[in-house]
Amino acid sequence: MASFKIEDARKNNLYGVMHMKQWLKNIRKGYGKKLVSIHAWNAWIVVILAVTGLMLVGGFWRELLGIGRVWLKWLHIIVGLAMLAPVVYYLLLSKKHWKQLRNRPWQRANTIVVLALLVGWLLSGIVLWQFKLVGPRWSNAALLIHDLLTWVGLPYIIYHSITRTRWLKDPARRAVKATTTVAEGRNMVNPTAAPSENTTPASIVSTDSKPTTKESLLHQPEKPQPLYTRRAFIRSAVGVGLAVTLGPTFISWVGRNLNIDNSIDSMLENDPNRMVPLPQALPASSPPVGGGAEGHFRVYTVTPIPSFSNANWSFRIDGLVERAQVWNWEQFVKLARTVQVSDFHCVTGWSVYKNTWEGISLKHLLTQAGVKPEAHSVKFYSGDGVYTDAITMDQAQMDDIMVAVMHDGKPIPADLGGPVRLVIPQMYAYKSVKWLNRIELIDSDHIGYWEERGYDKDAWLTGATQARS
Ligand code: HEM
Ligand SMILES: Nc1nc2c(c(=O)[nH]1)N[C@H]1C(S)=C(S)[C@@H](COP(=O)(O)O)O[C@H]1N2
Ligand SMILES: [Mo]
Repeated sequence: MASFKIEDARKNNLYGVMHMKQWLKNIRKGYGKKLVSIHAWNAWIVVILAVTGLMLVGGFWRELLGIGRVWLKWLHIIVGLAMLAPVVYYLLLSKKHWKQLRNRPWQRANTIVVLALLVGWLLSGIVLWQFKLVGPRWSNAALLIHDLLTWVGLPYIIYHSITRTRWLKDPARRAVKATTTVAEGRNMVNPTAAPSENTTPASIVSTDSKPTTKESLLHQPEKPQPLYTRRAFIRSAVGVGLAVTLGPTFISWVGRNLNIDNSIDSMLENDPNRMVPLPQALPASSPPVGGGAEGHFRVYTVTPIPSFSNANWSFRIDGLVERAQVWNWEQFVKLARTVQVSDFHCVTGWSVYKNTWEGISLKHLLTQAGVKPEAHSVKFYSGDGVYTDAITMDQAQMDDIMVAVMHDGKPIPADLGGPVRLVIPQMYAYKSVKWLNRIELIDSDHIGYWEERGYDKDAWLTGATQARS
C-alpha cells in the first residue's frame, strides 16, 4: 500500500517535472525573438521610469505639478512593478542566453550589470512604495540606493543605447565583414538572418529590436571605411556629453550624502531673511543637546522661497480663542522657548535624525490664547501665502509640537522655513508648515495642501507614541 502511494507520488512528481520542462521549453521556443521583444519592452519601461522618477525629485516639478505629482508617483510605481514581468521572463530564458554568450565576456558582464540595476531599482522601489510598513530607516536606505542606481545606472544605460543603435552598428558590420573575423563580429548577429531557435539577439541592451532585412541588404559593403574611429568618436562624445550634463548633479548628490559641505551653514550665509535681532540660543541648544542633526534636509517648497524682515513679518493666533494675539518679530523673539530633540521624516523616504529644535510649544501658545470649546482644529498658515495644514484639537495636545525658531542652536534659514516653522515630530513632515505665521482655531476640519493633492490625511509615523486621534 504504502509503496504504491510513494510510486504514485513519484509518478505525479515526474509528470509535474515533465510539465514544468514542457512549459519552460514552450517559453524558450523562438527564444531569440522573445529576447528581442523583452528587451524592447524593458527599454520603454526604463524610459518611462527614468522620466517620471527624475520629475519626482525636481523642485521645479514639485512647484509646477501640484496634484499631478501624486499621479506621477503612482504611474512610476505601477510601471515600476510592471518591470517585474520582463525581468522574470528574461530569467526564464537566461540559461540559454548565458550559454550563447560564453565567448562574449563583455556581453555577459553587461547583462549582469543591467540585471543588477533592474533588480536593485525594483527592490528599493518596493521598499519606498511601502514606506509606512518598513519605517524610516529602511526607506532612507532604499532612497539612497534608488538614487545611487539612478545616477550610476541611467548614464550607463543611456550610453549603451546610444552607442549601439542600428545606424552605428550597420557600418560596423560592414567593417567586420571586410575582415576575416566574421565569427568574432561582436554583437553583430542579425536576428533576421535565421529566425530559428538559434538566433542570438545582439545583446540584452542593444536597441536592435526591429531589424529590417531591406536595410541590411542596402548596407552591404563595397569598401571598408575607417568606422571604428567614427564609433570611438561618437562613443566618447556621448560619454563627455553625459558627464557634462549629469556629472554636476551627481557630484552634488554624492557631496550631500557624504556630508562634505555643511549645507545648513551655507544656507545661513546666503539667508535672504533680515530679522533683527537674531534669536539667542539657550544653553541646551548651543552646543545642541542632540549632538547635531544627522542627515540632510531636502529643500521642499511649492512656491518660490519667501523672505522676511522685521517690516513684513508678524505672527498671529486667532479664530476661536479668548485672546487673539499678534506679535511683531521683536516681541516674538522674547517669548520663552524650550528645547527638544526629534527626528524629521518625509514621506518620500528621507529623514533627518536628532534635530535640536528650540522654540515655543504649541500647547503653551494655545493655553495662553485660551481655546474656546467650539474649536475643532488648529489650522496653520505659511507666509508663502499658499501652504496650509491642520491637526485636530486632540492631536494638538501632544507636548512635542513646536513653533520652532532655531535648529541646532542657529536661526532657521529661509530655505528650511525660517524665521519660524512648525515641527510635528510624530507625523510626516508635510504637516510641518514652513514660514509659519498664523495659527487659527476653527470649528471644522481643514484639508492641508498636500492632502488635497492626494497625500494621506493620516500622517502619523509608524512609531508615534502620543494621543492618536
Ligand atoms: C529605471 C528604473 C527607475 C528609475 C530610473 C527610478 C528613478 C526614481 C527617482 C529619480 C526617484 C526620485 C527619488 C528622490 O526623490 O530622490 C524615484 C522615486 C521612487 N521610485 Fe523609482 N525609479 C525606477 C524604478 C522604480 C521601480 C521599479 C519602483 C518599484 C515600485 C520604483 C518606485 C519608486 C518610489 C515608490 C519612489 C518614491 C516616490 C515618492 O514618494 O516621491 N521606482 N525613482
Ligand atoms: N510652506 C511649506 N511648508 C512645507 C512644505 C512646502 O512645500 N511649503 N513641504 C512640506 C514637506 S512635504 C516636507 S518633507 C517638509 C520639508 O522641509 P524642508 O524643506 O525644511 O526640508 O516641509 C513641509 N512643509
Ligand atoms: Mo515631505
